Amino acid sequence: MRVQRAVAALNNGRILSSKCSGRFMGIVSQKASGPPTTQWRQAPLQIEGRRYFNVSRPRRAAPVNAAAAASAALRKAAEDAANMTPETVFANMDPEEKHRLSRVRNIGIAAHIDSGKTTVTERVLFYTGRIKAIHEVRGRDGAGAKMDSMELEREKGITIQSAATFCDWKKVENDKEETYHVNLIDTPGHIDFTIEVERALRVLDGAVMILCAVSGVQSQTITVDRQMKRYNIPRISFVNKMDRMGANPWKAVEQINSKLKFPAAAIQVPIGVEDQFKGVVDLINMKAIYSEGPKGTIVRVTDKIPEDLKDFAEEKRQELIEKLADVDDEIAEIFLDERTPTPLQIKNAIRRATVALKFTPVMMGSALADKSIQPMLDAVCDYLPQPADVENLALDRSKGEAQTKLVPYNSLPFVGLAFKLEENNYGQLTYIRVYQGTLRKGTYLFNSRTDKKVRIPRIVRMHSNEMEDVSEVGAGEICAVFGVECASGDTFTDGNLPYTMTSMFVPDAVMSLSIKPKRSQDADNFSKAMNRFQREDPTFRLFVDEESEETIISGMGELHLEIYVERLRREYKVECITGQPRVAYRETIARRADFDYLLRRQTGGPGDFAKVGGWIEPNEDPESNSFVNAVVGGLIPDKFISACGKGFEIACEKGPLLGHKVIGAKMVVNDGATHVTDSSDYAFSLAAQMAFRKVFDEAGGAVLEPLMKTTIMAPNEFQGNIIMLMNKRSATIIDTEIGTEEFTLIADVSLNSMFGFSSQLRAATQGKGEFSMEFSHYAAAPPHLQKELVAKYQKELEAKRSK
Ligand SMILES: Nc1nc2c(ncn2[C@@H]2O[C@H](COP(=O)(O)OP(=O)(O)OP(=O)(O)O)[C@@H](O)[C@H]2O)c(=O)[nH]1
Ligand SMILES: [Mg+2]
Repeated sequence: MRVQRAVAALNNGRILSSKCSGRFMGIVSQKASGPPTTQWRQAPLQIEGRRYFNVSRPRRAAPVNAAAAASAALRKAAEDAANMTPETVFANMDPEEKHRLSRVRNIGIAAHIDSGKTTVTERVLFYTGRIKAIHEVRGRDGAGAKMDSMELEREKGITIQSAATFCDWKKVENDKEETYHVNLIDTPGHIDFTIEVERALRVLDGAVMILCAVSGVQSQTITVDRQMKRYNIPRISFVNKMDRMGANPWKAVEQINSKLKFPAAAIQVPIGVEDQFKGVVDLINMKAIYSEGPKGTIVRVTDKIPEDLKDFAEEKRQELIEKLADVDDEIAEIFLDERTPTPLQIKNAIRRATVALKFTPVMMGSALADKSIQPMLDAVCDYLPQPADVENLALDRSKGEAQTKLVPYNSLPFVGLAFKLEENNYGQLTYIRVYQGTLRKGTYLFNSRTDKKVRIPRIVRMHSNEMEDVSEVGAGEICAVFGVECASGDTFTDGNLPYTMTSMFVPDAVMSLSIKPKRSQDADNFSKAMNRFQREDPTFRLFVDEESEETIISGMGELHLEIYVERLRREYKVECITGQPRVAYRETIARRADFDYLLRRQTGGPGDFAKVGGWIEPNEDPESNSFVNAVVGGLIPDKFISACGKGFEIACEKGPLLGHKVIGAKMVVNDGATHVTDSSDYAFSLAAQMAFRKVFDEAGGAVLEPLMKTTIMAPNEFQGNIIMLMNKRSATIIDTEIGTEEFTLIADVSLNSMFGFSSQLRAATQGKGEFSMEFSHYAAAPPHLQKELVAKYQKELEAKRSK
């Protein structure tokens, strides 16, 4: 069973929409295809005294049969994409590539804030030999975890930017050691940095969802779950913090089923809990696994399950089998026949169901106590998909953007997606996921958005903020390149394939702030920093209000903007003056209104003349604007028409009511007149702007405010308090769920009414409630608010005018 990814539209590198679809096709059992051939592995290099897996291999022509099979696959992918399953792709693959891919895992770690993602990743890096010592998040040694490399992250103890790394996991299979190459991205938990999770999930094949053993499914787990579903990401679940007081993995298992509505069952039971937590019983093989020795480096596996756990383990194993029978036909059959499946049958079923997004196996451990991380790494290899398990689609521009499948063969023409940009001391770094073909140093690629040819001077593999040079990277891998000008979300090809890839979902900014450097001599550094931040983060936007000459930055929330102000200070030594955070409102119209506008100015010398007629009306797409030229008979020449379009665009940048962006408006121009000497682009642009402003009111101009999908969780006894809090904010309650101890409430609430909510929630729930918000949609602001906002804006304008 496979996962399929699909389509979004790209516009100037910005994403307009995204949609994903999942489809399950036929069941296959995933098995490695024979031992590695020795030819293609280069001698392992030494890093920090340790060996690492190098996918670069000596250049040689692909075997004739492999190249032929690959070209046949490409032809088929282009001609008959619908019928080309990953199974066919995989079956026809050159054995060398087949083996290589079967040992690659691209995974993300995603979870609620503070559940231990970075701490888990630190263990993964340590056990795989990537780092020599473990440093804790906000640890006493002051060094900080490897993946939180930014000074601010170390200080605050939170992850702000996702960080990529890679490592090798040596796993024993059938008494033989197999090396798996894992590309891993540690993502931030805070909702303000959600784009980091979004773009990591866009390019990864699988994820580890971490949960806290005490808290179980938390508000942000629900958001992460939504994101994983959006990109069809198979996941394994890891219940962390088993060493904490009150740890209970069964609550987490139950909540994944009930709250996330995702079938889940534990594949382990804990041996001891809290400070007695020692290891786990593996329910598939019925063996006890203890983490022992310094930093849990010794994994002791024994057939001797503690006496007091035997019955419990049997019971939980049965539960696992029953749950699998619900989602997997083979196990269902065995279950109905009242037979017991073999460990291999269980394992294969877990893999099938996980990859098909029907199930998540749940493991447990404690990263901080160095327990039970290695079995989780085994599970990454066993149950998460390899690159060829995932169907990735591109749009063929030569066929009207018809979908075509990408085939992860090294020998095919290159197709890759730039999913993240970052600037460091050496220049701009572009993270690329290679979907098809091989990326080689020194070769040329085409940016399918700009049609520009770029040379790839340097390829590196990232290890948090360090990097390692490689000469080539194969299909299905993740790497970063230097010196490539592009935008986040651009597709690169070898120039022969007219493909463009779909991109990730970029949420709208909801909060804005006016900002300016304290000292005028910092202006250069300020704009350098702003350019960089905007390039790196598509959710961070900047705009200069020409009237007030204020620079306004906007983003996903207060913390998001605060972090950039702080980074300006630390990284660029620019102290700034900021205004109050403001909600990013929008303006729109409700009905059609006609205009007939004449601009005629005579100020000595040549004057300005433009006459435009037409109407404005609500646009079909409420999120964007459109301009329609309906002029016949050359009443207005084409060049002035495009000036009208430009004028409309300018008018929409700054709405008449509040000076916020106008969305959902359409302008149709069907009439007009010109003057032989006085008409110009300027005059027509201005006429269109004036016409728009003049009829905006008549067209039912209104203010829109952002509504946030807000998830609140608290113990049941506080339900009344919370409903009262939400009613006060005129929230629309979408869903409530009452569990045995806790309840969850999901509501759409205006962002404007959520200022100061965290302290009120704390007060109303004795600090036991928590919430997370993500942008949902724009909706009409209540009349009293609209009136208030408009009056305030008019007063500000008045004050400026009279200055
Ligand atoms: N008791 C206990 N504490 C843990 C465990 N794992 C992590 N922690 C602690 O939990 C806190 C948060 O850990 P992080 O690894 O930063 O969590 P995170 O999920 O990466 O956090 P964000 O990236 O900010 O969302 C730190 O103080 C850790 O020491 C664990 O297994 N047991
Ligand atoms: Mg973290």
